[in-house]
Amino acid sequence: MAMHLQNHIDGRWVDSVSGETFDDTDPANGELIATATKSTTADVDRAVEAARKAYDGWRLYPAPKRGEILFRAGQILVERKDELAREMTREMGKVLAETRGDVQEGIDMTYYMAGEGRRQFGDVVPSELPNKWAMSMRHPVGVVAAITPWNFPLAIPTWKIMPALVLGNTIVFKPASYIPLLAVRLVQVLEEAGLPPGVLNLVLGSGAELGDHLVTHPGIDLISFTGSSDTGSHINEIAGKLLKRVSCELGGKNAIVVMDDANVDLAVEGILWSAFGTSGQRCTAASRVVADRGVATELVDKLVGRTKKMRLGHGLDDGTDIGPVVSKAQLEKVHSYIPIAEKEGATVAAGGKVPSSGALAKGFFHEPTILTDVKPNMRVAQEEIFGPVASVIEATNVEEAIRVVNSTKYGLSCSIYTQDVNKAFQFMRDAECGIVYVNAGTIGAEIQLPFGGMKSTGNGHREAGRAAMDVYSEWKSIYVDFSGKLQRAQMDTLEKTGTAP
Ligand code: UN1
Repeated sequence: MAMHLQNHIDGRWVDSVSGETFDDTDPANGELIATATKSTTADVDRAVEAARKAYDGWRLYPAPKRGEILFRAGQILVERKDELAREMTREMGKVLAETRGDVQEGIDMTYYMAGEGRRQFGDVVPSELPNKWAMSMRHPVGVVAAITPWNFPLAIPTWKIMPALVLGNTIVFKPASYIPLLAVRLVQVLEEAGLPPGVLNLVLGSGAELGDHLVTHPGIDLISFTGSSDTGSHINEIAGKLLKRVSCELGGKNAIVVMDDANVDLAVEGILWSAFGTSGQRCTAASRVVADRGVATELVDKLVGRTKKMRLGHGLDDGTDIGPVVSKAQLEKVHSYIPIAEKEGATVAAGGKVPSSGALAKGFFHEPTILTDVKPNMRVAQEEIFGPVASVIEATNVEEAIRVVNSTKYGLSCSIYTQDVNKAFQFMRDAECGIVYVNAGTIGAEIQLPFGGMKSTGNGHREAGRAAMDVYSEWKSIYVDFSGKLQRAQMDTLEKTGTAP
């Protein structure tokens, strides 16, 4: 029997005030996994109210103790890794090895941020005046709206929730409506780890219906969003007007450059993994390959050969290389790019089809696709497709390759395959991307470094690593004058204070 999933508000599992539900289904075969409560703006109000009420208590709870709760949550995630990965594969389609990786990334982030319970360093610096103390410390932002996507159902929520919690913020968590089960699982883990009621509230439902209300709610101080650049821009607009803090992690049009001195077989492995892992539904996915002319024919031949051998199937089946995309709408969007590409002069060198018979026809499958004869300004080379489609563009040297890499509005991840250290360093310096790889694909960022991108990939913030701490806290500079008299910074001389040497 299908499960029923509820909101979590003020420590209680509750249905939406509307009493309505939506279906949570397996994108590989349409099977019903669960029904989920369909929230309304009134449920958002209740969640925000609970988070506000819990804020002072949580803010004043010692940070090392907050860290201990996260540490326990990390341990529970370790124990449940397999179970969570299997549920995730059913819920959003990516293959088991990848959903295990997703849970692992969540564990890594949880442990990393648990450690911040005893760090959260500020500065203690000398004052320019005698008998005066100067230091800075972090202060929580308040109530955070964590709005998360479906492609990393566990990892991405932990990037937002764990730093927010350890810094003393409370949260309203609104996950994408395709993955209510994994969101419930994460909240259960934190609840079992000892998180007090109201600190983390979960609202299930549609972003289109709840998003604006949540973002503009006077009780929300910070919006942390991962998703499309269009939605990110809209959130910035409506929240910026209210001077709310906004951190956005948005689209990508990531490229892998292969120079003629590269180890081509290694590059092929990196391209297949980065272009087709998670069925291309990563913001870090490689959707462009920039091939040096000297190596283009060999590279394309090898890529096409390997792509044609990749097996579509249910992500829980052993032999599957690529699972379905998440939904019908997503499948239609991905597939719509094939005629767009052909019309602009590109060639479908591998894949390009939606399987229409057998078991695959029951799910949202798209063949892994390689497009050749692509020019840098074509739509398939500029727009984020978010599916298993990679476009090969040719370039004559490393300078041209870098220009192509930088020629989109996005700037998340990029990579170069070369044995030439000079070209590698030139690329590392000139690529306009937040994440750069050398001799590795564009996916697989580790949580201890900043994650995010330049240009329209974001709005200047970074998730993960130490950088995440800056999103979920405000800096507070504190001066303590223990001289017992008026001292005027920038004006009083040491002669006047009587402390000149
Ligand atoms: C995303 O697709 O939004 O670097 C995140 C990676 C993963 C995270 C991807 N660690 O591919």
